[in-house]
Amino acid sequence: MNNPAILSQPLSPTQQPIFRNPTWTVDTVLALFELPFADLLFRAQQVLRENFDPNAVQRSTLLSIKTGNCSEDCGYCSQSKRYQTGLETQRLLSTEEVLAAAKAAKEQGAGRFCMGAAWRGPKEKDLPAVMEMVSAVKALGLETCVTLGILKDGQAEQLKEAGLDYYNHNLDTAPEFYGDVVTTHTYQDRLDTLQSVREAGLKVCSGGIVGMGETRQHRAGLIAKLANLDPPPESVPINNLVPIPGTPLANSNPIDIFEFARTIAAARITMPHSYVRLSAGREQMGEAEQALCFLAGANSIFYGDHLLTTSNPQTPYDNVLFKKLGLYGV
Ligand code: SAM
Ligand code: DTB
Ligand code: SF4
Repeated sequence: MNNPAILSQPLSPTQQPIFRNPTWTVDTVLALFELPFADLLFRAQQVLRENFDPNAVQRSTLLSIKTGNCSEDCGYCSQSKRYQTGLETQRLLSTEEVLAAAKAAKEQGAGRFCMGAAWRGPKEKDLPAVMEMVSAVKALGLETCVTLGILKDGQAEQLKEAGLDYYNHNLDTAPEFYGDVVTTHTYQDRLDTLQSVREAGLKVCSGGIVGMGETRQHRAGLIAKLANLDPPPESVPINNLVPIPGTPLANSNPIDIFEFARTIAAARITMPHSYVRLSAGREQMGEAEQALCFLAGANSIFYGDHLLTTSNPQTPYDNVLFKKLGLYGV
């Protein structure tokens, strides 16, 4: 679909009023997706360069602090108790275990440490232990992020008190496709948690997954929803589905790399001040495919051998790739 309002813009996007504080509609985001590939990537590079050092890449290391046995039915997830994925479950780690992993991440150069729990949301009794982890990791001089699921009133404030910087909670896909992927909670539940995170003064990390059988319109719908959050998330992880045997999405058709790069470029152009993270699925990509994603405006990665339950490129390989591309980690 061609949208003349966007396509007729001269090639200096952030100087144009429409790109300043635009309200993105699904159609205007779709118009970006439908640009010729080089035009789209050129615009994305321009927006990146107008707002960031284009060769600096933010690095976050992930740790699963509570693994598996989750009540929810997210169709992509290895950690739902509803699917036979062969995952070894793990109760909440101790602060000492978390601190050891955070110290190692810091030594490798990570700037942020993200702790993920396979919960629908944290129970009141779980929160003190997580708060202790956050304070301890923060004291190492790392930025802190947690992803714990849906938050109840007051929980975001408690996490903020403990020194938390970011809360990750993904919208994951367009509102109209969400029910095809998850039935145990709603899109509105996710929006409500994002709102309570903002109101508590935390920074927001929110993105999604592509390659779940969604259409381009759904991908544009996800990007429009994220870009219209007010303000948009500071961090936007774009995950490429890692197919997990035993889950309903195990046999999803892999997404074309150009369509994946287009999704990254659309995120970059619509959220000019956000870090856009090339997230899960990097291990399944070659170096050239990752380089394409950086050209499309990604300026953040998950760094370290593990995501939550699946693997990520080994640190030495990432260091070599950064060297080849002249990128440096921050
Ligand atoms: N339970 C919390 C929640 O659902 O928000 C936090 C953990 S959950 C695993 C965090 C995010 O990881 C999901 O929202 C999804 O975007 C991503 N994710 C999970 N499994 C994935 C997979 N197989 N491939 C790509 N991304 C995945
Ligand atoms: C995000 O958007 N991706 C990360 C993090 N936030 C929590 C998780 C990716 C998980 C990939 C599949 C796994 O390792 O279980
Ligand atoms: Fe549970 Fe989160 Fe996995 Fe959904 S994505 S099953 S809520 S761990």
